[in-house]
Amino acid sequence: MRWRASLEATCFASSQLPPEAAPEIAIAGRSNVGKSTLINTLLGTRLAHVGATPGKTRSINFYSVQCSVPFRLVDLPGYGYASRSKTERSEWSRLIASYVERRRTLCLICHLVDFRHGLLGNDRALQEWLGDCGKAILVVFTKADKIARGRHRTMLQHYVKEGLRSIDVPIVTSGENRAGIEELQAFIERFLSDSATGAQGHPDH
Ligand SMILES: Nc1nc2c(ncn2[C@@H]2O[C@H](COP(=O)(O)OP(=O)(O)O)[C@@H](O)[C@H]2O)c(=O)[nH]1
Ligand SMILES: [Mg+2]
Repeated sequence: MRWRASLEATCFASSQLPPEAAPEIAIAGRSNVGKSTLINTLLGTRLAHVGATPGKTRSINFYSVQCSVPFRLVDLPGYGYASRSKTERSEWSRLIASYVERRRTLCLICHLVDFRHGLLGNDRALQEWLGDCGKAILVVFTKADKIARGRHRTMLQHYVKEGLRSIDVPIVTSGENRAGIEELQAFIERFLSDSATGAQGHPDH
């Protein structure tokens, strides 16, 4: 089933968050990792702003998605953009923290990681924090088109062996050639329908 989506809310402060309603799946990752591109590719739209300047998205954006189980896809601001000011960084973490720690309808966080680099220091810090909050994480690799197809399997195995938190085998995607996009859509629909019927999740890797 083709997904249909619209932008539901843009929030710069926790007071602006929409009331809890549909289940939410958030997209998190470093600035420039490809969050907006992945959202546009998943939704078949250009709703999310793809930036030439990293660290531009400072708001949390909620997209209302119609598919087999309606849900909200949530675009979180990126982290790890060094030239941002201290005040801005602390505002960023306050907003994200209050959303992630308190939101009861947040059921999954897709953690985007550049397939060329694997998990860097701040990616590991994010994983640890999300794990401590008891949130389910699915690692989604981006920019797979930058790596020769023949090396994908070995690289994926290498990253898994190095250690990462993901409720299932990470999905390797590209916004450039749509690799892994249908697989991710199918995973999300299955995850939502399993959650709705109270089925058990997969064990951690
Ligand atoms: N080759 C390639 N470039 C990508 C891909 N995804 C994003 N990009 C590029 O990476 C840059 C940052 O993308 P963006 O989606 O704005 O990242 P965000 O900051 O995480 O939202 C842009 O120049 C994109 O065109 C991808 O899958 N393949
Ligand atoms: Mg973005």
